[in-house]
Amino acid sequence: MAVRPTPADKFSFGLWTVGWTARDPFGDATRAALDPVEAVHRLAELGAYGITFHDDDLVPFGSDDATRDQHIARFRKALEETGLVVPMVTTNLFTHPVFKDGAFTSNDREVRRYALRKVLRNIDLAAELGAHTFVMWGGREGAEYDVAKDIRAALDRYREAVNLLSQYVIDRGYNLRFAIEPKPNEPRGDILLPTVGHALAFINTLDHPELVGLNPEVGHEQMAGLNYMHGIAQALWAGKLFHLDLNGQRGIKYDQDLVFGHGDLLNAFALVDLLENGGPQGGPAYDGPRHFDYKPSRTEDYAGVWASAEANMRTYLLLKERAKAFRADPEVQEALAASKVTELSIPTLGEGETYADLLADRSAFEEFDVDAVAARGFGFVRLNQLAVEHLLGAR
Ligand code: 3MF
Ligand code: MG
Ligand code: MG
Repeated sequence: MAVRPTPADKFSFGLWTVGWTARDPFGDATRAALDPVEAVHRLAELGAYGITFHDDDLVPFGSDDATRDQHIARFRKALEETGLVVPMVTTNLFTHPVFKDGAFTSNDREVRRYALRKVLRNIDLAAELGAHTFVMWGGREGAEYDVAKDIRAALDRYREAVNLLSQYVIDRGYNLRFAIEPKPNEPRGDILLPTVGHALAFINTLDHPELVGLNPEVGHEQMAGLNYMHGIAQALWAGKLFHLDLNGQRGIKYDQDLVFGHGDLLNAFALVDLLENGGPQGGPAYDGPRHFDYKPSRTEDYAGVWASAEANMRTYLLLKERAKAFRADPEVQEALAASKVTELSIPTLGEGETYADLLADRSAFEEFDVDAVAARGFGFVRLNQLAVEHLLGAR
């Protein structure tokens, strides 16, 4: 099947994804470093629309100002040549040993002040490059030992940091919003704001909650044993889906960063169906970048890297096509109605009905035939099998 990604599909990739040289805790790199300029050209050729980066992906940590400017200038030139955009920028607050106990929440106040400076500088760059989303993944904000971190104080410092950064963006007049990326663990034993739910609750305590949303990642929610599609649905419901990290994960284990769909394919199908068809009029529920945060496996050479980049986009587009077919199938529509999936959208009380009316409604309780209703089946398995058959291309 001809599946060709185009910029209209809004696919974006982290520079650190295709640029991962595949060093892991047990083995050395299996690939040579990738020039960011080549990454821009290759991704544009493959049909992507955007590229994202951590400050240190583009400008090696510790570079002087002149070197920094050169790296940025080369990158900008490549963007202009290809038309690729930078929808999101993020800061590396996890690689350098200075961040070993965290950045915004390090026990060491000097480290916290340095981290804020590193982020403020990078926010200026993000705004300069036209990014509208600034992701914050606090990979080192956590602990291994319960007695070694005052969690309430750490959350106070986390909030202090996000409030300060929000105020900076407001004062500078930048058109930039923050997106917190939850993750339960790795590299820390336990990371703060471990899931979508924790992050949502944190956001509600901020000075400018309207400026802060989420960047949920498939593998991160699944590492916590959670349902990613449910997390995305709740983020949408809360108006907080500012960005997302697509990849694949197989179960509760280390962060695998597989190609999108190479983990829980059925959940990926439901996710794409939600993103593409879950809007109010049946259109897209989310119009931001479809951002891939995966790692080309350590076994791959550069041919494999570009094949895997393409695989992410192809899988997404195939799922989008399958989800459209699923929605258009009259048997599916009938099964959705029979399963009362559509009935859930009808409010439980009628318009203007009060609890007094409900108490007066004998059919709701006194005359309600509990046993007869309890005996009714919902037909969910048939509905799910229809999804599986569409996913398999059997319908
Ligand atoms: C780690 C991640 C991170 C974040 C990145 C973005 C290195 O598991 O997912 O990737 O996505 O820092 O901001
Ligand atoms: Mg990740
Ligand atoms: Mg990520």
